[in-house]
Amino acid sequence: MSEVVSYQLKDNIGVISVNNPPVNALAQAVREGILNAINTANEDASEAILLVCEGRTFVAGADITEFGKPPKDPGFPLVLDAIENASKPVIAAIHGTALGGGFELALACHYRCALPTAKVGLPEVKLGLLPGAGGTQRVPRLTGVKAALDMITSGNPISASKALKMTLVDKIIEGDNLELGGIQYAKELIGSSAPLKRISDIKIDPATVEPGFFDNARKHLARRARGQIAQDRIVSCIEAAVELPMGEGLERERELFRELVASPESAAMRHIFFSERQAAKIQDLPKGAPVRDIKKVAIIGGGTMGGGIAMCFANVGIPVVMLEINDDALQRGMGIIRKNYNITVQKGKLSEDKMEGRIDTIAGTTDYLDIADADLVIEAVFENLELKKEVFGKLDAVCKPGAILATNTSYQDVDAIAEATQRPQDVLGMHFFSPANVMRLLEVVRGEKTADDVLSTAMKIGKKIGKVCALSRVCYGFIGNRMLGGYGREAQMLLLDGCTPEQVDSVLEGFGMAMGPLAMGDLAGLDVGYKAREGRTDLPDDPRLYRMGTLLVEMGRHGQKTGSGFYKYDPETRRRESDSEVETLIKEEAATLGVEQRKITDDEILARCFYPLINEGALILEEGIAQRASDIDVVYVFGYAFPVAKGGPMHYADQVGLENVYNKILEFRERYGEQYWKPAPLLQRLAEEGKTFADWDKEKEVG
Ligand code: 3H9
Repeated sequence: MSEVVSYQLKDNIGVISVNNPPVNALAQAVREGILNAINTANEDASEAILLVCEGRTFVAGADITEFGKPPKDPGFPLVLDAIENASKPVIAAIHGTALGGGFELALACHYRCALPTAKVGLPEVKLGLLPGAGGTQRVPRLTGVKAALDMITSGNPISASKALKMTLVDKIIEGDNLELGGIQYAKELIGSSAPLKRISDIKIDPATVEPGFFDNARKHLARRARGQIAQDRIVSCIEAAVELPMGEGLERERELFRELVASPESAAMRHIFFSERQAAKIQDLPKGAPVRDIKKVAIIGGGTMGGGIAMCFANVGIPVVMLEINDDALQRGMGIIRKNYNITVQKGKLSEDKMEGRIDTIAGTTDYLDIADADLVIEAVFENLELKKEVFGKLDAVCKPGAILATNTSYQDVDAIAEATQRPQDVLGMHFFSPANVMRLLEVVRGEKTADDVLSTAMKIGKKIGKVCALSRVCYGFIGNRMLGGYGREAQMLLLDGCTPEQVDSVLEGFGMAMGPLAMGDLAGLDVGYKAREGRTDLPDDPRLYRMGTLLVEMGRHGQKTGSGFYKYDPETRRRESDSEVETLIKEEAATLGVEQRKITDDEILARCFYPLINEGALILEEGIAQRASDIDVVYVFGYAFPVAKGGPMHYADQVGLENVYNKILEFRERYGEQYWKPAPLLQRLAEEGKTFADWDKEKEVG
């Protein structure tokens, strides 16, 4: 049929087999191959047609790399029409993940069978899209409107058994020979003269939909997915499935799909999809480089961070030993872990049994000798270089040769920590983000002497525990926290210049940040930044710098934990409220410092907060701290809740135009001085050449 699709008559069953590694995406050759095979099968002696895939999965969707490029024939709808209108039963046999266009392909078939391990889903919303090949029309016809809306707006795949219950799948094939099981099933269908079940023929009774259902869904989704338009368009499509005949519903779906493909939100989310996978690749290490075996992990420190990290490993069944300085601290740590798991159980996301199983995977100790046989040790003690060096000295003395020794430090010098051992090649940073069992980012920090296999192992184990890994070289704060400096600084400077905390935060929240920087400071504790600043000698001698944060801490307003910070907090609901006392204080301080307050536009707030971050990102790239601009985006989306629909700070800068960013920084330099506003040479160069950070990534990757 084509290089990626074969067709063979096996007894009386025509078997179409797709083989387009790695995930059988629906590229042009696949579409063409399937169409030709259906046409052949329509004419030959087959009595039913089985559609199977080779390799690790059924079709995992449209080929995302084709979006935004001129369409190539045959279009996917034509292929689906040919399948649904075939003269004999077409059966999809699913293994791995039938996702997006892959699941839509299966839905166009008359029957669907699946291995018990298979999953099906419509994850398009995670790419800022909607299922554009009938998913929004066929799923509600099969499972009802509410279940369809939940499935398509969440984008989460479901298991084969759940799909069976929802009638999205007709049969589970036991055993592991799907093709054989599928042929058997096809023969049963022929034997029982099963009809050609076309989902398009089903009509949804509008009376099954409660009045106001769609309006309520729109409102609810607008709150849940701020700044993303796909959810709204999905509701419109499902509404069309209820109100319009199939053909018109499909047209509506296609029209809205086209709108979304062309949207900047979807471009940003597709950028993040590929960037996430790219970030796991280390430029100077080949794919499949050797790795060390990790069968047992030790965590030093059972605080919030250590406990969260221990949970990550327990969740995937890797035994963990958690070390604390005494029994009390250990019990406290184990108690926090139990409490965290209990929350998941209460939400119905974990059974009691599984919780106990996971807790049993975590052993506690106060004796370093108990971690001697660990393959990976992650230190998560207090942020103090001397303390960390002392811990690494002890680890060096007790740990077996070849054990990987990682520090979870957020700021300290990984090379200095490595030098506290006789084996710096085994040392690296594994920087988790709080809460470690929830946040997806893991910054893997490469020390001067870190061995290649140590790095590859950290990347691999990171993926295994469900993290998105990004590589950083050593510098103060690594990629994420180093860039954050200017963001927090400007948020506070804006107060002296005339903004209220509410104004700054609401502009950034309107942009899509989960929480504005000042509210975030209150949540994390203003005393944390205060203490960190105390030890720093590199900060400019400027009384305006972090002025408000410092004053608030000195007044005992440490943030949410003391009931007040930049805001005051309702003791019951913990909701933030503006505080006139803070607003007066800001005005007084501005007067004392001679800062003339003025009205500041939302655009200036965005630029003042984000452009230092982008500028620092450019420096980080030039210094080789980050491998790619897209890695920086991954760090911000997965570690700092930067809105995925904006694609990360560097992608956002590309969208704004680097020339515009650069010119604005020059304007701010003029107005606020060079000590804070000094354009990075790389930003200047790219802006002058009319290039983007994405161009820079491409050049580096090719070079
Ligand atoms: C869609 O279908 C729209 C339709 O409704 C309408 C059409 C008209 N295309 O993730 P992995 C690459 S939208 C192109 O590391 P895993 C990926 O970049 C689509 N490439 O493997 C990577 O490349 P590399 C809806 C794709 O085993 C390699 O495959 N579907 C695609 O951890 C391996 O990927 C989705 O959103 C693609 N569709 O996970 C599903 N998918 O090696 C997206 C993957 O060069 N895919 N690649 O870095 C996934 O969720 C996961 O890849 C999957 C496998 C679960 C399938």
